[in-house]
Amino acid sequence: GVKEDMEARRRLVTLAELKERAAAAEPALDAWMALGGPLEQRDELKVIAEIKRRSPSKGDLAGIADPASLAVEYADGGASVISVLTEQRRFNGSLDDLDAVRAAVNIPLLRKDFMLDEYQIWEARAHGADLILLIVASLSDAQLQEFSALSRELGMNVLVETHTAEEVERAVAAEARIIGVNMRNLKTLDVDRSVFAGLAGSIPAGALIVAESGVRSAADVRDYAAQGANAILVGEALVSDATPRERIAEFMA
Ligand code: IGP
Repeated sequence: GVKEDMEARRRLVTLAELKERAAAAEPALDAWMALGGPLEQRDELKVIAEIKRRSPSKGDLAGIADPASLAVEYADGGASVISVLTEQRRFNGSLDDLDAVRAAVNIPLLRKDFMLDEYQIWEARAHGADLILLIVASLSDAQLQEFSALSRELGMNVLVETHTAEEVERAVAAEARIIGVNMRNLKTLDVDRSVFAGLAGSIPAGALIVAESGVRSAADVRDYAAQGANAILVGEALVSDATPRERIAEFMA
């Protein structure tokens, strides 16, 4: 799985080489501010638009021939951050996709993957990511702390993903500033939109709250905003839309 794929890359590019590439990369953009920043400064709901070729629940999504042009559409449509799925086996993504998107747009990028090792954090920065995903369910508290600290040292922000009350507690204890509530249960792949309201209330007001997965309509977006979301993360509904630019504008209206 993810670990084996990473080990294969590590045999081609050593950590020392990655560190050199990270040092040579443009400094990370500020995803925290792009998503609204401190409480006093927040205004309208922000959109994190995702580039996802395939999903384990739906299979291949509308063929993304060119992630770079899709990214330009997203940015023109008003997305604040672009998420690029880099996981290979289940999502058919790659670091090449991240590179292509990095070369095409100037807004913060999220490297969306299952981060299990500090090597992947260096890799994210070396390939121009500004924000990384850490999934509470798949990490120990020590890993959460360690990976968050390393990301901050590299100038990146962290989106800490939760799905249960216990995971929100762990995210808050780790002092996460950007907390995602994933409506999709990663084990069953079922989407339950009612998960959001139950968890949003236990996230401190200072943190930014991102509603993730299963956003299909402007009505979904309004519900999440009314329940305290500062941003939404949308993949499938945008990737499979003929006019993603208009769709983002509709979500933000
Ligand atoms: C996007 P959707 O339903 O709009 O395509 O979902 C995003 O939330 C989803 O891709 C996601 C994900 C993840 C993928 C959320 N957390 C963790 C891989 C790993």
